This record gives sequence, structure tokens and C-alpha cells, in this order.
Amino acid sequence: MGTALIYDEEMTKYKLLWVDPACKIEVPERLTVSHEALVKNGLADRCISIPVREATDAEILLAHSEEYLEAVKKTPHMSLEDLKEFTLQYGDVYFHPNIYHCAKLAAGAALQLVDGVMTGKVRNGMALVRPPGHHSMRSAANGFCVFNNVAIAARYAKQKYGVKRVLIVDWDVHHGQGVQYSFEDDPSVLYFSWHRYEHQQFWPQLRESDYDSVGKEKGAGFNINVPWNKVGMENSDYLSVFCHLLLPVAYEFCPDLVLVCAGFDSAIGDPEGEMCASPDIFAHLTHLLMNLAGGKLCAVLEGGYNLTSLAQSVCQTVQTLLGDPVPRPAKLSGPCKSALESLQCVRSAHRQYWSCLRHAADLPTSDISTKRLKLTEEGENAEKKEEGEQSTQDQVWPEPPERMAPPVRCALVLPDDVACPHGCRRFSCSDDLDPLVVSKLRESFLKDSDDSDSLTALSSLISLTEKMEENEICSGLALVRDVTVAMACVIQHLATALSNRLLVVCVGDCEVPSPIGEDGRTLVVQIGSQETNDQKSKYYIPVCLKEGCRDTSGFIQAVFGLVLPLGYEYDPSLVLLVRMPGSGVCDSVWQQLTVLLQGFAQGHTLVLMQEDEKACVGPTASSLLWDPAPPLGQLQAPLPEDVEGVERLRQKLQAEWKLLQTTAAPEAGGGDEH
Ligand code: Q6P
Ligand code: ZN
Repeated sequence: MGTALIYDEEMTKYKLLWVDPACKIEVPERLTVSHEALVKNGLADRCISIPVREATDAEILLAHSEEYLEAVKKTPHMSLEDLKEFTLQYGDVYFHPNIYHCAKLAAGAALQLVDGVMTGKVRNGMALVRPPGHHSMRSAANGFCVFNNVAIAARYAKQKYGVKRVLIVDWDVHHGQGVQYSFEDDPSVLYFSWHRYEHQQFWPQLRESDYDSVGKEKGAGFNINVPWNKVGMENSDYLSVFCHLLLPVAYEFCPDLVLVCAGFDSAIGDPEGEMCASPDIFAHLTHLLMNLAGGKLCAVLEGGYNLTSLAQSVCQTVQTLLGDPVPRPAKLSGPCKSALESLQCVRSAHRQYWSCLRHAADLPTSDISTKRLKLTEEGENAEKKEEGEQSTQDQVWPEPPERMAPPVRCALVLPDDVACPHGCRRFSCSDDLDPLVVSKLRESFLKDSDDSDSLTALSSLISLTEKMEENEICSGLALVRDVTVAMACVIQHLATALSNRLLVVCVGDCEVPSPIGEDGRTLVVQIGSQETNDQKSKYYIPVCLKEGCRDTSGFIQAVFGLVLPLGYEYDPSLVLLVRMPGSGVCDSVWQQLTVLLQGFAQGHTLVLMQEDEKACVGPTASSLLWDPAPPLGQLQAPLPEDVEGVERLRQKLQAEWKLLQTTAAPEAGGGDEH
């Protein structure tokens, strides 16, 4: 199952025909540079190209009024003067004789993408379209948008395919108020948007873009707004909102389809957004959403006005949809104070609707909405920002690193009687393993016994980690006689090389070899049920759940609330995922974890399992090959004691691990100023 790319040059064939400073950034080159970059990087060729089509009237009417459609229909025949005048009734948008045609193609492209994904022709895909859609309303064009491509697509998916729940993630830097209005009272569509807000000073300056617009009536809780009240947000700010808000809610919601309003004006260099997140962050955002809805993800282009940043971001997104290993995230600090304030406000506003947020803290004491009121009162007196102050547009940033898919995707160390799953390589110890290493293995782990099978397995394991370090193999799986011994063996071996940073995720109760990680070269996170003696170091983090790994909700909460943020902040060069016998974790949860962890260390994940868990080799290998993990179903509330336990742990650790923060402490320690 592949990745669809939908693009048609026709959508470059309209432009601004008069002078309007607000609209001059929305140029045809936005599409051409994006597409050319995909071609140049060999990504377009790897996608399945699906043709565009015009959306029909009936389809457009899924999100728009007849009056509006009829009005837009007249624009191809208007004179320049008439077009100008027609444009005047709307905000920040322009019309052109060919824009109606393009708008039908843009909406149609989104529908073609939904068809491709829903029929199983492709797994996921991206549509490169103009005009964008998320600002357009039932009866109004707005913000460069004519028809609401994604809103139409969501309704279409529900109608044509009986999709029950749709998640719309709007990572564009502007608020897609059109999408919000479309689904405000609809609990079947969960709309998430983050956007530059600056206490309502930033376009479109709407009161209802704030965190307290949570949806209406039956739809209460199904509209999530994250206002950015400062510019300059960075990768850590975005990731922290994903880990502590969007992902837990999205997994609880359990969509059948994910639509992304994929605007890239939220990346560095954009003149509108003025944010500082690097283009490769979109690889992570995409990766983190790719296992919802069984992988059914449709990304539809919205904004993005710095052509360099836009093209890089589009490539990062598509390359991730194609399943290439995700780059190590650049420069992760902690979230900034303003981002934490926003996060705290949204979590607090939504805690009555989502059980994963039930423990969220109250609004910050420095209530940020007071600031909005104050600024609104100041109103017109507010100082205008200096024109021509173009600091962020002159930003330079390094080109995202080339993402090399190793020649071997997944290699397995298996006993002879276990078949190697399709698409994987059976791995056995090559002769080039240093004999010194072998004798050391024998000494340390086999107590000089003559267990030659075990020695072979351990040697293979070590040699596998070496091939992973050399980027010849991406991920690995070993079925071993004793996972505890194998784990100790890998930890010890990797500690010999200075450049290594090993993240060990232990599923189930296990004995972690001590001393662990005083030097920070190994971080161990263990999820089990044993009340563990206190955490011994910053780098050994035992998470205790009442039912251990049996309770899906509790486990998932620990994954998003602890494991992912810790992993991001630690930035390992290799991930070791250990499955203890009798952990009780079910296959689908295990697969989700396996896939999610591949967001670290360029996908270098090594899984250890005990010999008698043969049945799990298939599902694990499939996740190491990036097959979409099966959905977990709508999640129930986690056990109260687990919620509390995880929360307490997060509180305790957040002084040392900044990405665990979810609140802005009024005094010291509450996040850095960017
Ligand atoms: C922003 C209009 C321009 C003010 C100039 C889906 C994509 C978008 C549109 C933004 C319109 N204000 N300083 O539309 O959200 O990027
Ligand atoms: Zn935008």
C-alpha cells in the first residue's frame, strides 16, 4: 500500500491581478516549488499519482450555501473591476477568472485523496492544492480560501464511506475558523488547530479562536484551539502540545480517518507565522499521526509562504508518509513559558470532556485571557508593529539532513525453527565480530558454560547493533533465551562506544542491570506493575501501573505523557525495546508502541523478546516495517490510581526533563523564554 500524491499544474494558473499587500504572498510558485522539490528528491516518483477532478456542486454544497456557490460561479465571467469589487466583501482573499475552476479542482483533489485512502488503493497521501481551504466559510471566501477543501472532504467521507469519526489536525499557523464553524456542534468531527494568536492581536483576530472555544452542544469537547500568544515557537513547543494534548485526546477519540490541514507557515522563515520550528518537525508530526485510523491519513496543503521552507516541509511530510526513517529532531530544548501557559489553558478547558485530561491542572494563575481583554481595550491605541522589520524572513536554517533508508529495513535473529516474516532479513553473526568481544560475552553472560546456541544468539545480537550503527540495517528483532541477559549484554556493549545514547524501554517487570546510567549514556524507562524501589537516578525511570501493561488506557497515557517526551528530550542514537515475558501487553498496544518509538534514533529500534513468544514475532516485525498498527478502539478512562501515579511521576521528573512540563509555573522553572 503506497502513498498518493495529487497535483495538477492547472492550480498554478491564477494569481493576484492587482496590488494588495495582504494577498501578495499567495503566489502560484508555492505549488511549483513544492512539486519540483518532490521531483528533485525522488519522492514524487515513489508516490502513486492520482489525477485531480472538479468537485461537483453537490459536493461543494456539503460545506457551503447555494447562494455562495452561485455567486462564485459568476466570477469567471467578471471584468477586472467586477472581480475587485466582488473580492471586497470578503477578508484577505482575491478572485481571478480562473480561481473558481481551481477551487473546484482543489476540493476535488481532497476528495480523490479520500477515495484513494478509503478504498484501500493507497495507505495515505498528500494533495498539493491552491486555493487553500480552512478559512472559507459556509457563505464566504476568506484568507485566500474559496471552498473549504478539508471540511468538504470530512463530510464526503462520512457520507460516502460511513466513516464514524474524523480527526482534523490543522497545523497551519492560522486558525481555520471555517473548519471550526463547520463542525462546532458535531461530535463526529474532532477539530484541532494551533495558531498564532497573540491575545487576539493576530489575524483573523477572533475571540472564538481562543482556548475556551471547545465546541457547542453535542460537539462540546470536539473543538480544540491552541493559541500561540508569542511568535518564535520552536520544535519543543510543537512536540509538547502533541505529546500532552493532541495525541492522548486523538487516541481516546479513535478516528476512522485523519485529515490534515497541512499548512507550512508554522515553520521557520515564514513571513506570516514568524515561528522557529524546523521543516523536519513535520516528519515527526506526520509520523505521530500515522498510526491513528489504521494509517488512513490525508494531508491537504493550506498555507506556507516562504518558498524554501515550504518546499522542505512538504518533502519532509511526504517522505514520512512514504515510510522513510524519521530524522533525529534538531535542537530540542524545553517548551517556552508562553507555550506552557497555552498548553495549561487548553488542557484545563478540556479536562471535563476527555478522561486522559481529567487530572490536568487548573488555569494558570496569571490568567492569560485577562491579557486579551486588556489588549482589546487598548484597541486602536495599540502600537503598530514597525513595517519593514523583517527579522524572521531573513532567518537562515540548515537544510534538513538527507534521510537515508538503510539497505535492510529489518533484520531478525531467530532460532532455526522460527520462520522469518515476509519482508525481513534473517540475520546471523558475521565472522567479522571481534573474537575479543565474543570471549567477553562468554565470560560476562554465559558464565563460561557451553551453551553455544546462546553464545551465537548474543554474538548475532551484538553484530546486529553494529550494523544498525553503521546504518546498514534500520531495525532489528531478536528472539532470545533470556531477555534479561540479552538486555544486559546490549547495554554493556553499547556503553563501550562514546557516541552512543541508548534508550531502553522495558515493557513488563524486569531486573535492570545496575548500575544504570549515571553517565547519561543509557536511559531506562520501565513500565510494569511492581512497586519499584525509588528511582535511583535521572536515567532510570520505573513507571508503575496497577494492572501493569494490561490496561490499555493507562499504558497509552504513560507512553504519551512520559515515554515520548523523555525520548524526544533524550534523543537516543538507538532504542532498545524489551518485552518481558508475561508483561500482559496486548498485540495492538505493543504494535503502537513499537511504531511510535521508531520516531527516535532515525528508526533504529532493536526489539528483544523471549523465545516462547514466537506468536508475537509476526506482529512486531510488521510494526518494524512500518505497517500501520491496528487502532486501539475508543479508550476508556485509565484507572484513577494510574492517572495519579503517572501524574506524580511527571511532576517529580519535570525539573530534570523539561519536555514533561504541562504547566507554566508562575515562579522559576516554568519554561524558558525563547
Ligand atoms: C492570511 C491573511 C495576510 C496579512 C498580511 C488556508 C492558508 C492561510 C491563509 C492565511 C491568510 N493575512 N500580513 O489558508 O491560513 O495560510
Ligand atoms: Zn496559514
